Amino acid sequence: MKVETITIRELHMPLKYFFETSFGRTESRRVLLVTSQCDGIEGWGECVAGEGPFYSCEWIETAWATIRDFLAPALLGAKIERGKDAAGLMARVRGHNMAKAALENALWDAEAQQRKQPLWKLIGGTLPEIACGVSIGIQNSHEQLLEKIETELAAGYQRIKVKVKPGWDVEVLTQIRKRWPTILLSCDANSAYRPIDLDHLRKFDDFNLLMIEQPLWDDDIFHHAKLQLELKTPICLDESIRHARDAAQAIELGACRIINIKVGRVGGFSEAIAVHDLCQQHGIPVWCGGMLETGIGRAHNVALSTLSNFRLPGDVSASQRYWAGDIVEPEIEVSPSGTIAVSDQPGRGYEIRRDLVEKLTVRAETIRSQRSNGLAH
Ligand code: OSB
Ligand code: MG
Repeated sequence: MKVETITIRELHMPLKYFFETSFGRTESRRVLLVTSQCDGIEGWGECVAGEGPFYSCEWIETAWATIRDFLAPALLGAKIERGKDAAGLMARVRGHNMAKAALENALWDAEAQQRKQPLWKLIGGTLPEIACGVSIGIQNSHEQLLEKIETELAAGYQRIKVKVKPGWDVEVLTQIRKRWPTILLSCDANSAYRPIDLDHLRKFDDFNLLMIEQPLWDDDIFHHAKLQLELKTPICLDESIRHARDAAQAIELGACRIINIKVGRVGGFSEAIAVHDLCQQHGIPVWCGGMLETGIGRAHNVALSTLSNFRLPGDVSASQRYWAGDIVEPEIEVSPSGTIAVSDQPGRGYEIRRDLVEKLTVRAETIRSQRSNGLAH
């Protein structure tokens, strides 16, 4: 394949309901989509960077500028045999994993279409259906949270994860366990605690949690290793794992017993597969995280979740939990037993609703050839 043009687009999409984590509340998404054109085939990727640099240092404006000025020019005109070749071509740029992932994944999407193969098979997936959980944000009241959990359990989701932070944690977990003593339950702190909170964090051990996700700093492995020694509850790392080397370090130091893989956070499918394989070799189960994606990112998450070590329910849930109307067709749907069946269609398996994409687009830019930025071949 020869990448002829790359288009970046920003869509504004209000969430049906706000989503709140320990770092803040999101009411509406600014979605960055990437389209690659090669040999008459259009590959689509979604950049999962947020509206501000709060989950990680990336946000939509850094991703937009980095794709436009450095990453897209590194790919344009290059001969690319496979989607995974994109990673090497972009390696000169340090970091910016979410920006890189959007491009690399668009090329995997294109490659799958070109080979007339489902994307999930192309990446080496084997599971015909994936297990789904939900991530439920911080609410205005405990009643509201319990109501939401009730709805999601009735919909069939196999695991409930609640966001926690100081002041919204032990009491919340107590109430949930009182009502549902045996459901698969986990929590995600998005780095809201510090080692000095150890005595408080020990209380989490009373709730038979599947895991506690990312309790400490977003860039930390060492202190998580010390914390894991003190807790019965397995620690799961999300933010701290930027690539397979981080995963290797975390596993060897005992900083976690579970890893959440987000394809955007690690820079694309090739690194996500590397993290997956490493965890599999070390007996560490993984699951697929979410970043409030539209159907494009969601479709890629479905594909990723078919790799064999995705042994725990992921945060890959139905489009309709987030969007009044998703930009793919069919929308991502979850069965009453909390699973998503993969499609045998070539490519991502979900069509783009172009008319809706156009309608929601607030800016677009097409990058056609090398810009003078020192990245010319
Ligand atoms: O930490 O998993 C997280 C959303 C935004 C930023 C970080 C996280 C999340 C979620 C949402 O938990 C998961 C989803 O997309 O359903
Ligand atoms: Mg998380």
